[in-house]
Amino acid sequence: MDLSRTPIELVESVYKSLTENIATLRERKGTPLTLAEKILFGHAKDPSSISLEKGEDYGDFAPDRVAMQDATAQMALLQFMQAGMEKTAVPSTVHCDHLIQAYEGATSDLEVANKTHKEVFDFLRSASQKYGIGFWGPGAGIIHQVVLEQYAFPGGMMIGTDSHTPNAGGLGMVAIGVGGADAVDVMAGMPFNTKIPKLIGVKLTGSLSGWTSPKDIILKVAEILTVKGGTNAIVEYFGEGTTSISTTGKATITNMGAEIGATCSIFPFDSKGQDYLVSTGRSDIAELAETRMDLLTADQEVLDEPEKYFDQVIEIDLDTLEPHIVGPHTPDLARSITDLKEDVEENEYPIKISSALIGSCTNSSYEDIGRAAFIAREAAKHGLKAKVPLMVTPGSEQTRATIERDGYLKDLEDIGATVLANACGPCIGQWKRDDIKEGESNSIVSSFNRNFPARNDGNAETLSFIGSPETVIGLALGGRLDFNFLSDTLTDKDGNEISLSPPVADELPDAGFETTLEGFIQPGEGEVDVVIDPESNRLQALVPFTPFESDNYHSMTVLMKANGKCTTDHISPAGKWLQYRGHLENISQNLFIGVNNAFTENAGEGINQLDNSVMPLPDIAKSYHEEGVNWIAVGDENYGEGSSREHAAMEPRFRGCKVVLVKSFARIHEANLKKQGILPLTFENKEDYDLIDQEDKITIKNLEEIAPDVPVVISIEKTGGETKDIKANHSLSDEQIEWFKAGSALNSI
Ligand code: MIC
Ligand code: SF4
Repeated sequence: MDLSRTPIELVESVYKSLTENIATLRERKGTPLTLAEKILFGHAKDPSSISLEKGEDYGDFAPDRVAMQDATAQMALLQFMQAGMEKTAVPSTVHCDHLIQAYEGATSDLEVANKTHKEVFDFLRSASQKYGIGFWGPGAGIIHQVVLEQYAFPGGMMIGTDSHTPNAGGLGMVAIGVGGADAVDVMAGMPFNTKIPKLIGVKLTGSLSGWTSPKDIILKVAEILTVKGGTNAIVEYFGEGTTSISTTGKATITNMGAEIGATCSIFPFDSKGQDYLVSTGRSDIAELAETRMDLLTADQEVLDEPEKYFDQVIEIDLDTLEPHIVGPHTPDLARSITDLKEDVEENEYPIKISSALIGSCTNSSYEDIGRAAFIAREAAKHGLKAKVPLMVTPGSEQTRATIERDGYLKDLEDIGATVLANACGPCIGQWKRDDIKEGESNSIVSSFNRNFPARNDGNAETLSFIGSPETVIGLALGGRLDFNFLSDTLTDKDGNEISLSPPVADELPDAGFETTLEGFIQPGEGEVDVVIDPESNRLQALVPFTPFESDNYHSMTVLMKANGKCTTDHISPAGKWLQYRGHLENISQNLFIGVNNAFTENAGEGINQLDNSVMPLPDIAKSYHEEGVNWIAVGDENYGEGSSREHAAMEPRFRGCKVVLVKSFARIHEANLKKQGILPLTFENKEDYDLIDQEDKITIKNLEEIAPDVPVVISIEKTGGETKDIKANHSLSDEQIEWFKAGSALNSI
């Protein structure tokens, strides 16, 4: 099978089963259907019996594809190897994008990455060859951009081991970010089990114009819904406003649905989708999709009376929407560019920008770069240059070659930009910076999607602000956060005051894309050996986790209590740690190093209960592991926000964590904990969080009888010996209880 694209036969068979399954759903529901329901339930393993109870029950689905990126694929494939299958049951791909460090520019950075990560790339390539997986090597592009260009199709369902997988929702796909263990299930021919999501409708009225771009829509949505507002929900966009947004613009919006915790986000298929499919060489899919608009759009009744069919509806008027900028440290701290100046002064953010970065999986399309290049071209005509280092990461080799051909890269280089490899680079902390010292406070602006502390350059004092590529270029030319490109002027070399005009650019290349499969390898036919050197410090074969024993849940030690935001970047940061993503023991040395522990002063520190010393949390976890101490981690709201990296669940599991008890969880992380055999619990009474002290001993009672929907009782034993019982909830289904008892989902296969 050609694994470089989605074959039309696959799309045909999906439309056939969607037709049948949607008919069954209509009969069962008896109401008009949203688009999300059509595609999601259209992929139900058994549409006649799947629960329709949103936000409560779990359901089994049959995705059409799986995609994995290099940093998560290692663990996914190590687990898949344990499953003993010959080939993957559904078409799957691996994309090498996260491991390439940005330093001097594309060519030399790629060379360095190929040397530094040779062992890992060889492993991923050989495992892909062996198991029938399409392999996109380093430099070929960022997973989500490549998926959009090659694989996404309207009406399809896919899962990907990366939280920004919902990018493909821009082309009408239900595309969900998962941990590696979920991907392993699907690759092994089992269903994908997830909570039946609620439905949030976003009605877009008016149309985009001037400086405002799709990024501003999602930044606005993030402001309204906050980082946890989309948890266990699909966000469906509708309304006339959707029709003025290009497919890649729609993908920017669905991509960043991850920032509000949404299961995924989706747009209806329309003429922009057709143009995109044609332009990316998939006219066959465009023609077929055009005949099946019934499957690829919501029912008219839903559009007429959305409040009746969505659990929540928000409305955004694109005519009045201004460019927005969010940050620092969280993607939902938003304000318009006009209000930024005041905010910067009030909060004393470093006013000078130290670096500006555009690109990433979120904003690296032909249109994005074209609009950025427009501004650059204008500025260059006046002899202006970016006042700060400016970096560009193209999303794929196909797009890079096209923007180079059409002169856009040159436009950007003319104002001083450095073009980096087609990879994640600074977005994931793969950024070697010589200009800023560790601990130095500074402000950066990017068109990326994440801005957690230390995310981009490993420095927690870097304040990271996010806006559209056009906003970032505008600010780079001004050099300061208080430069409002909508109204302020720049002074050119002759002393003239220049205003920047709003950018204009084509959505798609007139001359078509420079089609290239550079870096892609089809899976081979013959025998392939996948070798893991037992001495390697990059890769380590997995040893199954031990099964449940109730004694382990008695008198557990409290390792830490996270105070405030605790994302997966706090639990298991990326950056330099990405090199150990295939080695559970080595990567466990980063466990919790970014966590603000309520019991100590400095981030990443805790008090070792074995000798009362203040130590780095990963070292405490290691000593508990070695001494056989069972422990529990306590957390605040939206614990595990952010990435899909299952290392954030596997590391604590490996080190002897039994329970994670929090006020609330982010979806993917909770699922990952369950998969790996850790019991995720939420306080029934959120104030009980305050009851937990460092020296307490925690017992979960009667776990042998754990059953769906029945809260567990936790006994907190204080140092004086007195105990207090509280209640906590779990969301394990019957099947998930089996995983828990077996020690992990993988053990129960
Ligand atoms: C991210 O954006 O945080 C990442 C890096 O792409 C992660 C995946 C990972 O940690 O490998 C994600 O979003 O899931
Ligand atoms: Fe890569 Fe950044 Fe996109 Fe994650 S968000 S896939 S790190 S570019």
